[in-house]
Amino acid sequence: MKKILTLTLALAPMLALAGPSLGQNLVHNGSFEANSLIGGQWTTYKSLSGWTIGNNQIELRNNVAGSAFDGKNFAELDVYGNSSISQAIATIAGQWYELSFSYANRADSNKGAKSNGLGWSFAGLSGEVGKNTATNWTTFSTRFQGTGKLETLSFSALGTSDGYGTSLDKVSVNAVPEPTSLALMAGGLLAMGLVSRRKKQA
Ligand SMILES: [Ca+2]
Ligand SMILES: [Ca+2]
Repeated sequence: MKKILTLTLALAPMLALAGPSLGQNLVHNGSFEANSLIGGQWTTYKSLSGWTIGNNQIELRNNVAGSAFDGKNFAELDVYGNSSISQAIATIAGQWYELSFSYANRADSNKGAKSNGLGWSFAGLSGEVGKNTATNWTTFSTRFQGTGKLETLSFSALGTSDGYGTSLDKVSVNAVPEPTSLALMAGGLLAMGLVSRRKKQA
């Protein structure tokens, strides 16, 4: 038991430190703050730092038809019709990552749920969110392993192409500890607790 405990405690910090720095957002301009907008302003863009923009541009807003989930700006992808954004992100094979983003629907839209929705895809995963009329920000997150290749993170507007759609903010991809090292560290902490309890009892 003592040997296993010593090994676990010795390995835990090494596992935690291995790989890329954890907690660093790999998405460039993921919160759409690179452009300065004053409160109450909205603008459409054909290009945006970090992102490749689809044919129908992207709309950034600062306190117009909702407010940002993070910082001042947020994005909408149904601009002059359904559009899309994407960016390539290098991943390390086997490294665990968490993709996270927040989305909300417009309170000033009378187009109904069929107008809303965002599709996302990254590293072989994909999904759809926001196909409703909920106007509160909701955060979606999922974990996956890197492939060692450049992977394209993309978002696209779903629903009727009518200028009203689902907003997007705080997009992030972070390296996270692999689940087994988390379990190992938790095991190490538990073992430390048991040892200190035994010491107290003795
Ligand atoms: Ca933001
Ligand atoms: Ca729409």
